[in-house]
Amino acid sequence: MAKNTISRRGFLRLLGYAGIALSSQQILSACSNRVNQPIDYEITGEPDIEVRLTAKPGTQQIFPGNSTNVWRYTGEVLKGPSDSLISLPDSFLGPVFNVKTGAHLRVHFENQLPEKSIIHWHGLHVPDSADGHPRLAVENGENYIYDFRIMDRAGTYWYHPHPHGRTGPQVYQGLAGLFLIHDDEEASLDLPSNEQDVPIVIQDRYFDKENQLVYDPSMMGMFGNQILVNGQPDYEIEFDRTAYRLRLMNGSNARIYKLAWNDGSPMHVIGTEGGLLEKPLKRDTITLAPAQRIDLWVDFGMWDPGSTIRMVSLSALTQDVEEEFTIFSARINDTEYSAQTLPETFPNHKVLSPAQAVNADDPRTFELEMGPGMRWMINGQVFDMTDVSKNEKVKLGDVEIWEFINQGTGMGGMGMGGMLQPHPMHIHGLQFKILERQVDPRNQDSYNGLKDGFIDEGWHDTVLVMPGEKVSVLMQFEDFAGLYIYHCHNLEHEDMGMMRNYRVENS
Ligand SMILES: [Cu+2]
Repeated sequence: MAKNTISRRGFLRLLGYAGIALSSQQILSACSNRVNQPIDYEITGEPDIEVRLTAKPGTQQIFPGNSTNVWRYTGEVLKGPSDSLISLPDSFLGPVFNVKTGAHLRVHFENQLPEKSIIHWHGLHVPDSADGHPRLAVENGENYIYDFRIMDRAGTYWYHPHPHGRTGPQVYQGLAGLFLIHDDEEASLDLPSNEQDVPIVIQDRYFDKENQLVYDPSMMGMFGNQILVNGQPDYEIEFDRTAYRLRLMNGSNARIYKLAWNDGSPMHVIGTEGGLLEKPLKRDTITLAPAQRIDLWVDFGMWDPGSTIRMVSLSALTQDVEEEFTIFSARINDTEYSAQTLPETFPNHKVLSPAQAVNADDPRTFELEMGPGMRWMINGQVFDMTDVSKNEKVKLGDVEIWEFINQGTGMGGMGMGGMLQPHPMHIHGLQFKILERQVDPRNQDSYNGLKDGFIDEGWHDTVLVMPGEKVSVLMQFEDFAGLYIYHCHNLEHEDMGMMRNYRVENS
């Protein structure tokens, strides 16, 4: 039963639009020129790809013995290439979307959960009607139709629920999936693909003796004692002695990882949340906060045939992790070495400079604090479904600098004596550049433990703001006016209200 007034109204508006439908070839070529020549984002005609995504309770055999009760997305391709959705084997995670830039996608989301839900396409630049704002959440038995064009570059994006107050428990129960976008430029680079393109979704969970998920968060968020990769414990993968692309995603509710190879081998980072970097970066550790993604290029030929290496998370003062733990094990097959070359540079779609910002001299500031009532707040305010304060209205087309301040200095906060915690800040509907980090000398310890692993280059939709830090980001509000949100992606902080609307207004 299709029932959603907002999506229906949006759909009618789109049907009424008198634009000329582009052929998919025209769309693809227009997209690659996005910088200089914005594409017409209006959706006309029938979709290239149409899928049904249902959220419902189910079970999954995660450990020997009892199966685990989970909530999961199941998918079905109604129109378009059958590999538009790919299931991860033996996993409660949702199907992996596999789409190309320029495609017109329609998703029928059916909510068969015993509560409200809505899907957010994390990292995607979509109209606000397709962004999964909590106001759009639908009840059990209802559905929501998303209709949008894929405008983003190739990269590792994802999707998850976004109903207000219940995002943490819904994601924790299993509702999340990867959303991979491909484009012609990426295809021309000869990067590892198909079997050599490996998703690694990292999550921590807490299970009871009956193998059931326990959700019992603190003010710091929900932390588990069991690492799952792609929904499985003690994850092991076999690699041939050649190059692979590993798409690492932190799908945890609250945990920050300090990733490294257990033998100290360097890691080659090729991409972030918004796609490929300008050039690969070499790092000993990678700090991966909730919702962040990192693409690695790994030459498994550098290890001996038959050996096993482990990706670990090293100890860090943050979140009181004292010992390193294993994320997954990689077994190196006894195969002939097939050398591959890591490209020296990647195409860079767009340049955004702080000089373009309309508020370069006076950035918007957002104080991240524990406020009255022991709630996490932004500028002394918690989430309200429709409220947009003066500081939260921006103009379509503008370039702006936003500054997230996690120093306990805001009016709504409890001062330096109050609690400071890391906050991975996420802005919906766009990708931003990270401009600058400034840390208060009094809070340098936890920052120092993670700073070497920050990947601040490239495009991001989530930035970790450590205790004592002030982080400024640069973005442009392109194409779509409407109501979007920004929030802490520690999902328990978000559910507590550490989320606000921002409105893009027609200028
Ligand atoms: Cu937070």
